[in-house]
Amino acid sequence: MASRQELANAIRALSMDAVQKANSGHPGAPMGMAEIGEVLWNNHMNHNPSNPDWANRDRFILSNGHGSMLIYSLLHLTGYDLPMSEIQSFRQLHSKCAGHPEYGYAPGVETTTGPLGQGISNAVGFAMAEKLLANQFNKPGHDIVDHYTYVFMGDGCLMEGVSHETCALAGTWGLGKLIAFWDDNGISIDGHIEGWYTDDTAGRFESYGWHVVRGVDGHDFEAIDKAIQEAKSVSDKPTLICCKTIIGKGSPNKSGSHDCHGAALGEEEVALTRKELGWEHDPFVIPQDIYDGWNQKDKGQQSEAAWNDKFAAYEKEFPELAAEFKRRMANELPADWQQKVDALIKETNAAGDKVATRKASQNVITKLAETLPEFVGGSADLTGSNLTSCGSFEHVSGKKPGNYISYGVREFGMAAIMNGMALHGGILPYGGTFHMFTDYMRNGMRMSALMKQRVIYVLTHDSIGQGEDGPTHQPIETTSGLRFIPNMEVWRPGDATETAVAWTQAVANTSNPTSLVLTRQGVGFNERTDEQLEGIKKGGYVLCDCDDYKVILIATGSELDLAMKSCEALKAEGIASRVVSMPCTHAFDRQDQAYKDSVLTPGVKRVSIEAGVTDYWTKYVGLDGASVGINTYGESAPGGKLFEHFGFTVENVVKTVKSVL
Ligand SMILES: Cc1ncc(C[n+]2csc(CCOP(=O)(O)OP(=O)(O)O)c2C)c(N)n1
Ligand SMILES: [Mg+2]
Repeated sequence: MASRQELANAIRALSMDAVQKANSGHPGAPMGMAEIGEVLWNNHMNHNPSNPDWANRDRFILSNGHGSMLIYSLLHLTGYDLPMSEIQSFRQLHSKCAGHPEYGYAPGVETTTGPLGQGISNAVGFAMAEKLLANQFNKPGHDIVDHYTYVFMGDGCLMEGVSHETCALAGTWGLGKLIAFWDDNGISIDGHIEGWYTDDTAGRFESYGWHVVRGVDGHDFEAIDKAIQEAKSVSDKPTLICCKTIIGKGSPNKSGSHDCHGAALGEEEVALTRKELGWEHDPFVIPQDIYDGWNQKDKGQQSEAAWNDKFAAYEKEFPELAAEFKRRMANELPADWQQKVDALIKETNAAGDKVATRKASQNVITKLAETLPEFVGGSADLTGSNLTSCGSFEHVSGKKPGNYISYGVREFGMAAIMNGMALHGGILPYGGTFHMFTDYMRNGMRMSALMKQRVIYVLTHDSIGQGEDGPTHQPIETTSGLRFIPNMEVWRPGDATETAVAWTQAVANTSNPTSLVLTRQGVGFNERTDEQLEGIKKGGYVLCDCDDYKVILIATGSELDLAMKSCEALKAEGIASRVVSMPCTHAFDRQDQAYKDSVLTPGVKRVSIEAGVTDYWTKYVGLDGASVGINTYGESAPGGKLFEHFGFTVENVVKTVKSVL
């Protein structure tokens, strides 16, 4: 039987050999965390390599994603469908073993990591999801939602600001099933960290309300095991286990130095490391006794089977809840979803409310919350401004669970947490902030898009219409900036009905995040025909038409009203125009050419109107069209005055139209 040390050394060998073969990658972290990996995965992780989707598995997140060979080694060795051929093609095109762990590539990778600080923050989201679902579904004697979330992270994750945002909130929530391991190796890319990282990390986490296990020797199997047991015994606080480790342990000349952080060790050093470890096997050769020591397939099957029995008993007593749990974990919408949506849109179209689109959004949230128990709403401390809550929500407070989250002033943390919740499954997260602060959370939004997660961003106060707070609070380039993120659906609805369609499209789109860009100020209302209601879903459609139009006005959001008024004014001057509303350019772009041509008639001059930068619109108006927009920062003044000041007036639109005809 292989010894534990040999099991851990298998991680070292696979990691250094794969990085050597690719001549690219990060051997230091996997070699430094090999013992911690062995203890956690062999003694504690409750998972089933044959079914990576088992709903109640423990989640494992490698927040220091550069150490990707660590997770690939663990998945391969414990029996996931990740054959050696994939490890041999580490970092090559089409390999499941991508440079950093990518969600959807290798089975068992729960989230994409690499942008430091976000993995731990996703993990907080996973643990929050577990807590909220347990609150919704568990019954006395039936703990069907009951799993841990384990995270490995390095110094880099801890330096990143987002880890401060999310770990603080994790402490406040008392996430007892979140257990994080700090790879305390004193090294980051620039070298020994004492010149730039001197935080009292243990003290910091204690101040957040975490349980901290200090000073664990990260190469001592017994000590690591004891620390994990201690962590599990604390059920009302997350735990940080501080593991002193040596980066690249096993490499005689490069361990303990940043030299092994992110480069192959080199053939010679690899050979010396083999000697040092007493690892006599060729690259990518793992002896059977070592595979046997790692194999978790039988244990995993048994664990899942035991849970299946538990679930069957639950199902017998609570058939409706059990069905609901299955539906939600499968990301399916309720059976009456379409019927509810159709009714909601019809009602909104009939009601004709002239309200700010943020208010229209709240009206939709209020309705959808009745239909979608998976909704977990929230805001980064702007609930009353974003209008993201409604009467039926139970607000989370401290350790008390619910389904509405005050994230505090932590936009980036909110995005990363929502990604974790969406990835966990069973929850549909949405969160609000001022549109301007999109930039604070932008990489989290990009990660939602990269991982194709249904996360809904409610971005209010969307332009100079924001008004008196001035240019720091007035997004100019932000909406178009979001449009450039692949997979990110961006909706800027123009009135209550478009807002209802935008929201319902966002919910129905289970494989994309959506940004809802909404006004602070009141907007008008346009009643629509059934055909126009369908048109909204297509992202762009004809709202107002006439014979023989000479120009097409394309508008979004609050500028739809201006387009309609300008159309009237142009008519008075004998210029026939068509108004196209374009709440979602992405949806419009997906339509077939015939539809697009039926809306944006080829050969007819076009003018776009949007209170944002104009470059994006060139693609629709062409070089012979024009755009009414704003390419400077805003100013402090009432919103209405600013629209006038920056040329969002009927006169200016008419003038612009004349300039292209
Ligand atoms: C947000 C972000 N910034 C920068 C990087 C580039 N980077 C990758 S690893 C690393 C150093 C991380 O240090 P540590 O977490 O201590 O890793 P170790 O060297 O100990 O493995 C940096 C700066 C990154 N991946 N993500
Ligand atoms: Mg480090």
